[in-house]
Amino acid sequence: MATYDRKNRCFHCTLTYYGPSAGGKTSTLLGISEYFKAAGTLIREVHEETRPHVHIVKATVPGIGLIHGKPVQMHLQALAGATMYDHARLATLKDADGVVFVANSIRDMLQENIRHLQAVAREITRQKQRFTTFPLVLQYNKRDWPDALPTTVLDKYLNPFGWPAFETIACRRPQRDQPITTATIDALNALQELVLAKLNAT
Ligand SMILES: Nc1nc2c(ncn2[C@@H]2O[C@H](COP(=O)(O)OP(=O)(O)OP(=O)(O)O)[C@@H](O)[C@H]2O)c(=O)[nH]1
Ligand SMILES: [Mg+2]
Repeated sequence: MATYDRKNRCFHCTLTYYGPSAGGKTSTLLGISEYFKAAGTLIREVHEETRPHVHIVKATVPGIGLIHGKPVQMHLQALAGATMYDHARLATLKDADGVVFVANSIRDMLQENIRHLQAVAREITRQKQRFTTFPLVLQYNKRDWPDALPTTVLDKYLNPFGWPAFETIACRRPQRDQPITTATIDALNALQELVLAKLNAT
């Protein structure tokens, strides 16, 4: 949940990267962290934090806009490592202002993607928020995989509300002259626009 930091006169927002195990969440955060580091604007690079029974990968980048005239720090987080416990994964949604759903494009992973997206919907609804208006963007990751499903199929099963969707190859580090590699940055920016619009409207 967005909080105001009186000392530093800025807001803090949390964006959660969520999706099936080994889908590319950590790779995405590593790439984003390197990208901002190269630009000299990274606030905190990728590190792991431990909450009870849960390791979370985190990084902090500057926001692309203001909330009520104040700058924003965007705290990106994803559960670290594969886990068989969905409740641990769901814990990363508790304080999220928005979600990047990192789908694995590999054909055999379609059901897992659907199962995890349904879990997000249930959790957001349980938090008494409307899922249809909750800030969410999709990363269709592993687009380099030989049997990656067509995006039309992924859209059909994973994008019922027309969220912004981006084709990504998260294991390739973002480079400005290769658009597919910077699509993780595009996804992050698109999510920020949704989050900032929502928070500025309240
Ligand atoms: N070919 C390919 N491999 C990828 C891509 N993204 C990630 N990988 C690889 O997939 C594996 C899992 O990626 P991670 O980033 O660790 O995935 P994760 O979602 O953080 O996984 P967990 O933390 O275990 O849930 C790693 O070996 C990555 O290098 C991609 O777009 N294409
Ligand atoms: Mg990971």
